Amino acid sequence: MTSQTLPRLYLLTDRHHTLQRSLPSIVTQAVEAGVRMVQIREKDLETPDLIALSRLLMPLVKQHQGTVLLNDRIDLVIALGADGVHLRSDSLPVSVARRLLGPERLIGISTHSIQEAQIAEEEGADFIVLGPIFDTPSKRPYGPPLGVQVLHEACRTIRLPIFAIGGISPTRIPRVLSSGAYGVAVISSILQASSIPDTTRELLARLS
Ligand code: TZP
Repeated sequence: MTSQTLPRLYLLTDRHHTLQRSLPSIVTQAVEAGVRMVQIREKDLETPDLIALSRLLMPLVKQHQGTVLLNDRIDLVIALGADGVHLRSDSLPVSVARRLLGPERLIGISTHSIQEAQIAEEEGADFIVLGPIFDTPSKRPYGPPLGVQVLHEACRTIRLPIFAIGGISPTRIPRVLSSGAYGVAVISSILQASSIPDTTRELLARLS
């Protein structure tokens, strides 16, 4: 998959924020409604449990020809045959990830400033997630959100696809798209939706 054919909606998992619903059930509903890119992001799971969960979730996405990235764990991307890795700021550098994963696997990276996004581009990431753009509870301890102006500036100076993250709801999509974002990355919009299929379809409709 080249970065030109990346889906525009990127779902990140967090089993602590599902309103007590199981991740397999949520991911099933999301992919049936059209999600085609999922990051397994269960940062507090021990390796055996992460492997077990990934083995449950990956086929659900692959059944719909979707793309699965694993958060940070390059070793498990290789071991489990995932489509790529999603790096965090404390992960191995992009250049090392590329050497380990080769040219075909996807490398996405979380960035929190224009400068970090520029470095990620120079080092050879396939796409960038930038945020938090809007207020979102889990990121409040790290300071105020970046806002759409920073997103706009990043999209003006960086050629890679940029996914806006942080407080993304369907109604905010027009604003992030008009700032130049390629797409959006979401957690609670889908994981906490009262109707996962309806919200997924609304997000996708506003992204098309
Ligand atoms: N990185 C920046 S904001 C954020 C992450 C992982 C959280 C996004 O969660 P939500 O629920 O979509 O606002």
